[in-house]
Amino acid sequence: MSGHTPASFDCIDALVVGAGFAGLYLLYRLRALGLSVKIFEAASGIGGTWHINRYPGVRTDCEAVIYQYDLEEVWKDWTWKDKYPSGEEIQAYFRYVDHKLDLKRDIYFNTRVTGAKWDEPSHLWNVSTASGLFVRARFLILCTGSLSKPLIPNIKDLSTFEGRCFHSSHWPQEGLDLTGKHVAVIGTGSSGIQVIENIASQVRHLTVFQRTPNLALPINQSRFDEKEQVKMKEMDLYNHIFRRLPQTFAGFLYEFQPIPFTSATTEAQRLLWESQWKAGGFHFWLGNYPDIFSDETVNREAYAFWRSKVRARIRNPALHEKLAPIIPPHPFGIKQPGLEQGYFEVFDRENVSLVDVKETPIEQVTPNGLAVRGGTIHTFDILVLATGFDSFTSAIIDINIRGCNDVSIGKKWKNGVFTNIGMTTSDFPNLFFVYGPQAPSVLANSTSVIPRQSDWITDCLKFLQDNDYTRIETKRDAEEAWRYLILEIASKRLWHKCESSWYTGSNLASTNTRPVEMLAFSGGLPLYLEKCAEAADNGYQGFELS
Ligand code: NA7
Repeated sequence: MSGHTPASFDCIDALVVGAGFAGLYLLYRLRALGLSVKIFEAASGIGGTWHINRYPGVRTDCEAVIYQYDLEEVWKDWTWKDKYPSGEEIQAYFRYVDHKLDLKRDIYFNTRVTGAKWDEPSHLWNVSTASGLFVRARFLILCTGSLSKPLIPNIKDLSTFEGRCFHSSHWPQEGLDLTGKHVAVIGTGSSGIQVIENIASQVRHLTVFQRTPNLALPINQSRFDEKEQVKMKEMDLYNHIFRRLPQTFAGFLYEFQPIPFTSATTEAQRLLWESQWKAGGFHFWLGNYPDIFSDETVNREAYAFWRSKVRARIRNPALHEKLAPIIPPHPFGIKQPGLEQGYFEVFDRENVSLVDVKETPIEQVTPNGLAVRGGTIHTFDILVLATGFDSFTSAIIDINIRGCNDVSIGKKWKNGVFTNIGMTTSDFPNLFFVYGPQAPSVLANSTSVIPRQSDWITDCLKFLQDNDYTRIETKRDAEEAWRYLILEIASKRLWHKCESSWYTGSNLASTNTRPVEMLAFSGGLPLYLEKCAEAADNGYQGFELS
């Protein structure tokens, strides 16, 4: 490997696609290895999802202290403002990271990768972009995000709407004055609830089109005291925190209960849930009894607790069944709950109405609104599609990636998504993904997983470099075994009890790009990391090296 950055793009060691949390970390790690590395980024700035998502109320679901790089040169002088930082604060954090690590000099913005073709004789990827830039790279590492391609619903006559219409992730970057406006939001996932609770008091009227109630949890937001952060650093707690994260199932600072719900006394169950509710965030989800994910009866108990808490906050009894129904729409926690602050109270406002699209399905868009079954037309000036994302595979498939014998990655995954533990897929040598399909646990915090996946890739490239290998390709039986393990682990939980979820791709009813199946490792971060270590420790036996 050359070990230097060439002046021209003749040939580099590694091309990273995407300048989000993962891509930036990899740039830092691979540079330190002495490789020539560049990032191509389709957007105009760093931060990935945080650069793109600008809707009102955009905020993390994880506490600031774990939503950052575990690099001492970065965290030691950085101070957070909020316990759960806003999109704006995260953008400021990324600017600071860039300043500290001097990243931008190797990043090409507004450079969308459109094609990548493997060249067997040279063991190189030939990568082309929409802007005409072309590069040959030994390794291609996709950090394109698991939720980056918007899912635009297939609603009749959507293009005929005469007002403004955009996906939540394409909120106008220059901002939008909503004063006096009639606004509609379709979708009540994490993005939808953040938009809804933030704009309800600004708009003249808000119509929310809900398909599935969000079993959202209170965030319990607060300021993150500066003195407390200084003290934590003095006490060396940050190092303990970063070392602790991969020891927990979900990469958070709390863990599932050590005993099942059925072994706890009624008093212990109730007191635990009350304290978790008060703590806020994901405590009631990821700190709960482990059997809520596998035993539907236990899950119903947790749901009943959630429902009683939520109903107590909604004044209009007619809304109870809509927002917190007696029969759960799906088991609690098998879909990521949103984190809210005042979401349920919004629906008691006079300027807010809720349309249940399961009861009255959307039939078509009209020039000034939406017609639902039964003939009612809801009119508005602005339509926000908070309808989610085509998860995991689509951002990768959208790049026309062609591996050995010109096989395309979309075709390869059409009947099942195969990847090996090391984030590569057979027929596609020297191709890696971070936080891509089938790699991390869905229950794991991405900022706990991404650095560990990136370290695996960095170590792998070092191994190849040290041993004069120029090609690595996963073995077919290894990727089949890995996929089987993912599906087997998933089958023991209640994931299949959900009609529509981006964990499995069941939310993509209309796109038909791949089978509906669990696409992420749900066996917990410690087991995932153990498997990663095994894959490397045994001399990369699941891979062909040459
Ligand atoms: P999500 O969580 O996938 O939510 C999408 C929402 O849009 C969800 O409520 C969907 O209902 C709804 N939806 C999708 N299509 C339609 C149509 N055609 N009609 C009505 N409603 C529809 O995406 P988010 O952006 O909110 O959050 C993604 C992740 O980002 C989140 O998990 C966090 O990790 C951050 P459904 O529930 O499918 O019935």
